[in-house]
Amino acid sequence: MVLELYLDLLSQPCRAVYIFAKKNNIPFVVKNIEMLKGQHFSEEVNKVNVLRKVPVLKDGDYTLEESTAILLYLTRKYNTPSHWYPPDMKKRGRVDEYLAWQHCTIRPSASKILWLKVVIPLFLGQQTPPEKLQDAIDDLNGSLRKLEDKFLQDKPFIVGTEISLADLVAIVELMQPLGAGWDIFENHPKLLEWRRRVEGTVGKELFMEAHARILNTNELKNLCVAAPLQTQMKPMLLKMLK
Ligand SMILES: N[C@@H](CCC(=O)N[C@@H](CS)C(=O)NCC(=O)O)C(=O)O
Repeated sequence: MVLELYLDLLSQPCRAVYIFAKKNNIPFVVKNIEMLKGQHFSEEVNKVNVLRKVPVLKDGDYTLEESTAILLYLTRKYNTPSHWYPPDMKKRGRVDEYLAWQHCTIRPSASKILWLKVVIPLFLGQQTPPEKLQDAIDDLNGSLRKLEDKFLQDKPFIVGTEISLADLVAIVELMQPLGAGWDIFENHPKLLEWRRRVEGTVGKELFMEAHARILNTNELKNLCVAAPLQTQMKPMLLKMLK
């Protein structure tokens, strides 16, 4: 039975899983989930995503949630090239260190900016006050400095000379559809160079295919949210604005 991946490519962790599976020629089918239609809350999908999120992997009657766990499962099941998750204990430790760190630093700060800048206007039809946005930007900049100084340093990739899961997960997280005049990499030339290396190693075509929706500004301008989802999310979004 072919592996199924439940994905919405608007989502960063979904893009990491998609790029990894494709780059490594892993046979899979995509079960396309449209989060903005609330499909990740449907009864059918909830049979596999008990946590109500995407991505999800379904391998026969085995289901797995959480992108980090999915990526690691794929490296083991398909014995992918060792640079993705090096067997050397110290290098593997670096990948683990980054994956653990980013989930409570880069990911929440970058996602918060996305929510304030894009999701709130889309769901509530109102702009976020600039000071709220500035706090989130300051948080992200603090994390980006740590990414540069502690993790990347002057190496081509986080672990050294070869790409690993840490680089892939990091870059997709920083590719956010924040609209005109916004580029997370703008004041970080070292990170921009690194992003280009990651893109080049993954393959520009695959990288762009995975990011096609979030880079399509016309589509982004015309995104529609299903009314029940809008109602469901409203209280939480209003709370973010307080
Ligand atoms: N820690 C999870 C995060 C997954 C996640 O937050 N997915 C988001 C899309 S980026 C989602 O499904 N959001 C739907 C919701 O929260 O309603 C992972 O890495 O897989």
